[in-house]
Amino acid sequence: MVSERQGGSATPQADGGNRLTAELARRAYNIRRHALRMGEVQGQGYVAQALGFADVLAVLYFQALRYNPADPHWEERDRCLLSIGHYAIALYAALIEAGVLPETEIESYGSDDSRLPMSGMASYTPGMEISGGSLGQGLPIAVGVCLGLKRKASRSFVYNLLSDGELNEGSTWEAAQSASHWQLDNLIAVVDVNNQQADGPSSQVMSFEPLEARWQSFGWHVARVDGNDLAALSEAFDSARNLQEPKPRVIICDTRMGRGVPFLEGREKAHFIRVDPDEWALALEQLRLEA
Ligand SMILES: Cc1ncc(C[n+]2csc(CCOP(=O)(O)OP(=O)(O)O)c2C)c(N)n1
Ligand SMILES: [Mg+2]
Repeated sequence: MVSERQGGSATPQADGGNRLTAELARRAYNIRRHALRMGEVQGQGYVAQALGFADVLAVLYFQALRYNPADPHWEERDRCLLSIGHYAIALYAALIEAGVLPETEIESYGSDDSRLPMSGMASYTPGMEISGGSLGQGLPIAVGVCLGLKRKASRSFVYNLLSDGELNEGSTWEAAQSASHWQLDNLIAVVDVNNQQADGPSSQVMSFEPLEARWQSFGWHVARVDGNDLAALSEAFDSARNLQEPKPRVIICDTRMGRGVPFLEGREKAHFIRVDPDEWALALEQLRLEA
């Protein structure tokens, strides 16, 4: 029987931090590996985001979240709401690493009868809480889930994973405003800021800085970290959970697309990438175990 994972439990020993970071680095490496293997199945996809976001997902699934891999509907779980449906490949990779999905399903990625469609569908995939895709829906849903959990006196947290492109949506800010009005201290938003989106660099499509000040002005507790620095992420997730203030929390994560694979890092127009068939093997070979 698989035991439940308890979230928010960084190891207290003197060298515990180093051991925790080494374990998280191994998990992030495996998440990148799973994502690359799914990319290889289709020959294309939203792979660069998955590589950039893998460190955040490692901390989320192997430090912060409370869940039961054998029972994705366990009532006391923390909820992880992916509103960025095109990041599904990244979430599948994390769910595979977490033991919620079997690794053998990688081969079915994106095919018609697969539980792993290219854009996330909650009814298809164990561990996927909402169907994303139409950007700007995740935070409003998260606010509703938080209110519902509070009514049930639940101690579960709700994490909403957003992107910088999703900050262009007015509904995101409407939800941000209502979250502080309702004092949703069970809500943790995680924003992947890779400064890219479908139409080019996010800062050129619609400037979004100063990001910390914007969220603060909406009444949120804000942390901003290097989203490819596991130690910094680990601390930020612990602080967000342990904060004793009646406020929603946001962790802004600055990440680098393609992280871990040198020839994909810094690739231009990386929103949706096609990689030559022989280059997937090269990508897997080049993948580095580091954060
Ligand atoms: C409401 C809505 N508008 C437009 C789109 C089309 N769309 C899909 S992904 C995307 C870019 C979103 O930005 P981001 O997630 O930051 O892109 P990435 O970092 O993955 O390149 C857009 C505009 C959508 N899915 N939903
Ligand atoms: Mg982006």
